[in-house]
Amino acid sequence: MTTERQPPTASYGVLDRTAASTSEAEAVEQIRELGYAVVDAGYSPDDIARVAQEFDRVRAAYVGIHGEALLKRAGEFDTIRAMLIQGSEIFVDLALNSTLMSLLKRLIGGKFILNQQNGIVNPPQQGYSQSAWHRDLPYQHFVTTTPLAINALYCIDDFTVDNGATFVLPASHKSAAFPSSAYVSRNAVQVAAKAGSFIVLDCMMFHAGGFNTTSVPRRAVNHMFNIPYFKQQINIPLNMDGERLSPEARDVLGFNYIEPRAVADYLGQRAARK
Ligand SMILES: O=C(O)CCC(=O)C(=O)O
Repeated sequence: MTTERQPPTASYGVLDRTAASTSEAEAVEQIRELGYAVVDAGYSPDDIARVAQEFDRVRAAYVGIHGEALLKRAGEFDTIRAMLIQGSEIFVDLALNSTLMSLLKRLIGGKFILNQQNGIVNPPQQGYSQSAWHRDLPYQHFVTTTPLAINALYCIDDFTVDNGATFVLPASHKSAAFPSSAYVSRNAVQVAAKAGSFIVLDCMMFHAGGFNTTSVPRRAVNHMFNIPYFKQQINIPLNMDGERLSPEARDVLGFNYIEPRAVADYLGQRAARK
Protein backbone atom coordinates (compact mmCIF):
# COMPACT_ATOMS: atom_id res chain seq x y z
CA MET A 1 0.00 0.00 0.00
CA THR A 2 1.26 3.52 -0.76
CA THR A 3 0.94 6.06 2.05
CA GLU A 4 1.69 9.76 1.91
CA ARG A 5 4.85 9.46 4.01
CA GLN A 6 6.53 6.60 2.14
CA PRO A 7 7.92 6.53 -1.37
CA PRO A 8 5.90 4.41 -3.84
CA THR A 9 6.92 0.79 -4.15
CA ALA A 10 5.32 0.23 -7.59
CA SER A 11 7.06 1.32 -10.79
CA TYR A 12 6.57 1.18 -14.56
CA GLY A 13 8.93 1.25 -17.50
CA VAL A 14 11.81 -0.11 -15.42
CA LEU A 15 13.81 -2.73 -17.36
CA ASP A 16 17.02 -2.60 -15.39
CA ARG A 17 17.07 -2.65 -11.59
CA THR A 18 19.77 -2.99 -8.93
CA ALA A 19 19.06 -5.91 -6.64
CA ALA A 20 19.93 -5.28 -2.98
CA SER A 21 18.56 -8.06 -0.83
CA THR A 22 20.86 -7.77 2.22
CA SER A 23 21.81 -4.82 4.42
CA GLU A 24 25.37 -5.14 3.09
CA ALA A 25 24.16 -4.90 -0.52
CA GLU A 26 22.03 -1.88 0.43
CA ALA A 27 25.08 -0.18 1.98
CA VAL A 28 27.18 -0.93 -1.12
CA GLU A 29 24.48 0.53 -3.36
CA GLN A 30 24.18 3.69 -1.24
CA ILE A 31 27.96 4.21 -1.03
CA ARG A 32 28.27 3.85 -4.79
CA GLU A 33 25.36 6.21 -5.46
CA LEU A 34 25.50 8.78 -2.63
CA GLY A 35 29.00 8.19 -1.27
CA TYR A 36 28.12 7.18 2.29
CA ALA A 37 26.24 4.70 4.50
CA VAL A 38 26.05 3.84 8.20
CA VAL A 39 26.93 0.23 9.01
CA ASP A 40 26.70 -1.59 12.34
CA ALA A 41 30.14 -2.96 13.26
CA GLY A 42 28.51 -5.91 15.03
CA TYR A 43 29.94 -5.28 18.52
CA SER A 44 28.22 -5.94 21.85
CA PRO A 45 27.71 -3.08 24.35
CA ASP A 46 30.71 -4.46 26.32
CA ASP A 47 32.91 -4.44 23.19
CA ILE A 48 31.85 -0.87 22.42
CA ALA A 49 32.71 0.23 25.98
CA ARG A 50 36.10 -1.56 25.84
CA VAL A 51 37.07 0.18 22.60
CA ALA A 52 36.08 3.54 24.14
CA GLN A 53 38.18 2.84 27.24
CA GLU A 54 41.18 1.82 25.16
CA PHE A 55 40.77 4.94 23.03
CA ASP A 56 41.22 7.14 26.10
CA ARG A 57 44.12 5.06 27.43
CA VAL A 58 45.97 5.11 24.09
CA ARG A 59 45.32 8.83 23.67
CA ALA A 60 46.75 9.61 27.12
CA ALA A 61 49.86 7.51 26.39
CA TYR A 62 50.25 9.12 22.94
CA VAL A 63 50.05 12.65 24.39
CA GLY A 64 52.55 11.53 27.05
CA ILE A 65 55.01 10.31 24.38
CA HIS A 66 54.75 13.20 21.91
CA GLY A 67 53.85 16.01 24.32
CA GLU A 68 50.91 18.39 24.26
CA ALA A 69 53.08 21.31 23.12
CA LEU A 70 54.42 19.54 20.00
CA LEU A 71 51.00 18.09 19.12
CA LYS A 72 49.42 21.55 19.39
CA ARG A 73 52.23 23.17 17.38
CA ALA A 74 51.72 20.53 14.67
CA GLY A 75 47.92 21.05 14.68
CA GLU A 76 47.64 17.41 15.79
CA PHE A 77 46.27 17.62 19.33
CA ASP A 78 42.87 16.27 18.22
CA THR A 79 44.37 13.32 16.34
CA ILE A 80 46.04 10.06 17.41
CA ARG A 81 48.00 8.73 14.44
CA ALA A 82 48.22 5.00 13.68
CA MET A 83 46.28 3.81 16.73
CA LEU A 84 46.91 0.17 15.83
CA ILE A 85 50.66 0.50 16.43
CA GLN A 86 50.27 2.10 19.86
CA GLY A 87 50.24 -1.22 21.75
CA SER A 88 46.54 -2.05 21.83
CA GLU A 89 45.32 -5.10 19.92
CA ILE A 90 41.79 -3.70 19.96
CA PHE A 91 42.68 -1.27 17.17
CA VAL A 92 44.23 -4.02 15.05
CA ASP A 93 40.96 -5.93 15.42
CA LEU A 94 38.94 -2.81 14.65
CA ALA A 95 40.86 -2.22 11.41
CA LEU A 96 40.21 -5.84 10.40
CA ASN A 97 36.53 -5.88 11.49
CA SER A 98 34.84 -8.68 9.54
CA THR A 99 31.73 -6.67 8.59
CA LEU A 100 34.00 -3.96 7.23
CA MET A 101 36.27 -6.38 5.33
CA SER A 102 33.28 -7.96 3.64
CA LEU A 103 31.96 -4.54 2.58
CA LEU A 104 35.36 -3.39 1.32
CA LYS A 105 35.74 -6.49 -0.84
CA ARG A 106 32.55 -5.48 -2.63
CA LEU A 107 33.43 -1.80 -2.93
CA ILE A 108 37.08 -1.85 -4.01
CA GLY A 109 37.80 -4.09 -6.96
CA GLY A 110 40.76 -6.38 -6.18
CA LYS A 111 43.29 -5.85 -3.39
CA PHE A 112 43.21 -3.05 -0.83
CA ILE A 113 45.37 -2.01 2.11
CA LEU A 114 44.90 0.08 5.22
CA ASN A 115 46.44 3.46 4.46
CA GLN A 116 45.84 4.99 7.88
CA GLN A 117 43.93 4.58 11.14
CA ASN A 118 43.57 7.76 13.14
CA GLY A 119 41.81 8.52 16.40
CA ILE A 120 39.83 11.76 16.15
CA VAL A 121 38.57 13.93 18.98
CA ASN A 122 35.98 16.60 18.20
CA PRO A 123 36.35 18.78 21.29
CA PRO A 124 33.40 20.58 22.86
CA GLN A 125 32.70 24.21 21.98
CA GLN A 126 35.58 24.79 19.54
CA GLY A 127 36.68 24.00 15.98
CA TYR A 128 39.15 21.17 15.28
CA SER A 129 41.33 19.81 12.52
CA GLN A 130 38.52 18.01 10.64
CA SER A 131 35.89 20.75 10.77
CA ALA A 132 36.62 22.05 7.26
CA TRP A 133 35.26 20.36 4.12
CA HIS A 134 37.76 17.95 2.60
CA ARG A 135 38.20 14.72 0.71
CA ASP A 136 40.27 12.01 2.30
CA LEU A 137 42.42 12.00 -0.78
CA PRO A 138 42.86 15.74 -0.22
CA TYR A 139 43.91 18.13 -3.01
CA GLN A 140 42.55 15.67 -5.61
CA HIS A 141 39.96 16.69 -8.19
CA PHE A 142 38.92 13.77 -10.35
CA VAL A 143 36.19 11.16 -10.45
CA THR A 144 36.50 7.42 -10.91
CA THR A 145 33.97 4.77 -11.95
CA THR A 146 34.86 2.62 -8.95
CA PRO A 147 36.26 3.70 -5.55
CA LEU A 148 40.04 3.94 -5.20
CA ALA A 149 39.75 4.41 -1.46
CA ILE A 150 37.08 4.00 1.19
CA ASN A 151 36.88 5.54 4.65
CA ALA A 152 35.37 3.88 7.66
CA LEU A 153 34.78 6.26 10.56
CA TYR A 154 34.14 4.16 13.65
CA CYS A 155 31.89 5.97 16.15
CA ILE A 156 33.24 5.63 19.69
CA ASP A 157 30.38 7.85 20.89
CA ASP A 158 26.91 8.37 19.47
CA PHE A 159 27.17 10.90 16.65
CA THR A 160 24.39 13.47 17.11
CA VAL A 161 23.37 16.81 15.66
CA ASP A 162 24.41 18.42 18.96
CA ASN A 163 27.87 16.89 19.24
CA GLY A 164 28.84 17.73 15.67
CA ALA A 165 28.11 14.50 13.77
CA THR A 166 29.88 14.36 10.41
CA PHE A 167 28.46 16.43 7.55
CA VAL A 168 28.55 14.91 4.07
CA LEU A 169 27.84 16.25 0.60
CA PRO A 170 25.96 13.34 -0.97
CA ALA A 171 27.25 12.21 -4.39
CA SER A 172 30.13 14.73 -4.35
CA HIS A 173 32.49 11.84 -5.19
CA LYS A 174 30.95 12.03 -8.67
CA SER A 175 32.02 15.62 -9.42
CA ALA A 176 35.62 16.78 -9.60
CA ALA A 177 35.08 20.29 -8.22
CA PHE A 178 33.91 21.42 -4.79
CA PRO A 179 30.39 22.85 -5.23
CA SER A 180 29.24 26.45 -4.68
CA SER A 181 28.43 27.74 -1.16
CA ALA A 182 24.72 27.87 -2.01
CA TYR A 183 24.80 24.24 -3.14
CA VAL A 184 26.60 23.23 0.05
CA SER A 185 24.13 24.94 2.33
CA ARG A 186 21.16 23.38 0.48
CA ASN A 187 22.54 19.86 0.14
CA ALA A 188 24.83 19.07 3.07
CA VAL A 189 23.50 16.28 5.28
CA GLN A 190 24.53 15.56 8.86
CA VAL A 191 24.92 11.83 9.54
CA ALA A 192 23.71 10.71 12.96
CA ALA A 193 24.98 7.28 14.00
CA LYS A 194 25.09 5.13 17.13
CA ALA A 195 28.30 4.30 18.98
CA GLY A 196 29.58 1.04 17.49
CA SER A 197 28.73 2.01 13.91
CA PHE A 198 31.00 2.73 10.99
CA ILE A 199 30.17 5.67 8.76
CA VAL A 200 31.55 4.34 5.50
CA LEU A 201 32.43 6.91 2.85
CA ASP A 202 33.78 6.97 -0.65
CA CYS A 203 36.95 8.88 0.20
CA MET A 204 36.33 11.34 -2.66
CA MET A 205 33.06 12.47 -1.13
CA PHE A 206 33.44 15.84 0.58
CA HIS A 207 32.81 15.70 4.31
CA ALA A 208 33.56 17.64 7.51
CA GLY A 209 33.10 17.29 11.25
CA GLY A 210 30.33 19.51 12.69
CA PHE A 211 30.58 21.91 15.63
CA ASN A 212 30.29 20.13 18.97
CA THR A 213 27.86 22.21 21.06
CA THR A 214 27.86 19.79 24.01
CA SER A 215 30.26 19.74 26.96
CA VAL A 216 31.93 16.41 26.11
CA PRO A 217 34.22 15.39 23.25
CA ARG A 218 32.91 13.31 20.34
CA ARG A 219 35.41 10.53 19.61
CA ALA A 220 35.95 8.44 16.48
CA VAL A 221 38.53 6.27 14.76
CA ASN A 222 38.94 6.97 11.07
CA HIS A 223 40.26 4.33 8.69
CA MET A 224 41.22 4.77 5.09
CA PHE A 225 41.62 1.71 2.86
CA ASN A 226 42.90 2.06 -0.69
CA ILE A 227 44.14 0.17 -3.68
CA PRO A 228 47.76 -0.81 -2.91
CA TYR A 229 49.24 1.79 -5.30
CA PHE A 230 49.04 4.56 -2.67
CA LYS A 231 51.62 4.50 0.10
CA GLN A 232 50.58 4.33 3.74
CA GLN A 233 50.53 7.53 5.80
CA ILE A 234 52.79 5.86 8.38
CA ASN A 235 54.57 2.63 7.52
CA ILE A 236 52.54 0.00 9.42
CA PRO A 237 54.67 -3.11 8.65
CA LEU A 238 57.78 -1.34 9.93
CA ASN A 239 56.06 -0.73 13.26
CA MET A 240 54.33 -4.05 13.83
CA ASP A 241 55.31 -7.65 14.41
CA GLY A 242 53.74 -9.36 11.40
CA GLU A 243 54.63 -12.92 12.46
CA ARG A 244 51.51 -13.40 14.57
CA LEU A 245 49.11 -12.07 11.91
CA SER A 246 47.00 -14.18 9.57
CA PRO A 247 47.89 -14.05 5.85
CA GLU A 248 44.78 -11.92 5.21
CA ALA A 249 45.67 -9.50 8.02
CA ARG A 250 49.23 -9.18 6.66
CA ASP A 251 47.83 -8.41 3.24
CA VAL A 252 45.39 -5.74 4.46
CA LEU A 253 48.00 -4.13 6.74
CA GLY A 254 50.39 -3.75 3.82
CA PHE A 255 53.04 -6.42 4.53
CA ASN A 256 52.84 -7.66 0.94
CA TYR A 257 53.21 -4.23 -0.66
CA ILE A 258 56.46 -2.86 0.72
CA GLU A 259 58.40 -1.52 -2.23
CA PRO A 260 61.50 -3.61 -3.06
CA ARG A 261 64.77 -1.75 -2.53
CA ALA A 262 66.40 -3.21 -5.65
CA VAL A 263 65.56 -5.13 -8.83
CA ALA A 264 67.03 -8.30 -7.30
CA ASP A 265 64.58 -7.98 -4.37
CA TYR A 266 61.70 -7.47 -6.81
CA LEU A 267 62.64 -10.56 -8.80
CA GLY A 268 63.08 -12.58 -5.61
CA GLN A 269 59.61 -11.58 -4.41
CA ARG A 270 58.02 -12.54 -7.74
CA ALA A 271 59.82 -15.87 -7.82
CA ALA A 272 58.66 -16.65 -4.27
CA ARG A 273 55.04 -16.09 -5.33
CA LYS A 274 55.21 -18.58 -8.23
O1 LIG B 1 35.14 13.92 12.94
C1 LIG B 1 34.42 13.78 11.96
O2 LIG B 1 33.19 13.70 12.03
C2 LIG B 1 35.01 13.77 10.58
C3 LIG B 1 36.38 13.17 10.55
C4 LIG B 1 37.04 13.40 9.24
O3 LIG B 1 36.61 14.20 8.46
C5 LIG B 1 38.22 12.66 8.86
O4 LIG B 1 38.81 11.96 9.70
O5 LIG B 1 38.64 12.75 7.69
